[in-house]
Amino acid sequence: MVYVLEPLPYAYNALEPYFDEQTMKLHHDKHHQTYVDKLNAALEVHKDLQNKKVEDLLKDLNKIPESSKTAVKNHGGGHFNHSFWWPMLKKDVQISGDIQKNINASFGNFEDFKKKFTDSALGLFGSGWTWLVFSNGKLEIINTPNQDCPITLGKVPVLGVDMWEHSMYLRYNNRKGEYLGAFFKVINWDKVNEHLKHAMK
Ligand code: MN3
Repeated sequence: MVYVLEPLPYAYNALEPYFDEQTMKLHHDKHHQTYVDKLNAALEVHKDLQNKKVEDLLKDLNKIPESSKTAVKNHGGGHFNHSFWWPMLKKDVQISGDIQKNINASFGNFEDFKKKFTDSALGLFGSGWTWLVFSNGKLEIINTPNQDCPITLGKVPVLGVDMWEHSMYLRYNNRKGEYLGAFFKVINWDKVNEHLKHAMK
């Protein structure tokens, strides 16, 4: 099996004016494609691993031969994280259901959660992601560097934000706070609820 890039599940301009068309096109067609291509290249010599789902590769990186471990962590992580990212974005979806209840239970209220998540993302040094994960029966906010994936840490992601410059720079330059404000306008809470339901199983 060869890993493939799924098409974006909506038009490149679907998230305007929050996330711009050009960024979405470059981010999906170039950046994500590169992670897929490099993951495939890394596994060319390990045919046995090509049958595994990318999350299974990331769950236990110690099972990956040393020569390919870093490539799988970086490019497999990049593939997983971006495959998680696209369907998690949609305009005009109101928060509801279990994710709303669990956020209120864990963080007091939505505004406090939003502030804590935003502060965590703004505190991330260099490139990486900020995540809301489900771990040991509760929600938790974590940062991961580069394309490191929460799955490798034994945590299930329910929401994440890409804090690489390629995700924001064309429209927001270095104004990460504005980018994060826009991100909160395009969260597909229905998808986040699906992830939470899966995590709580
Ligand atoms: Mn990215």
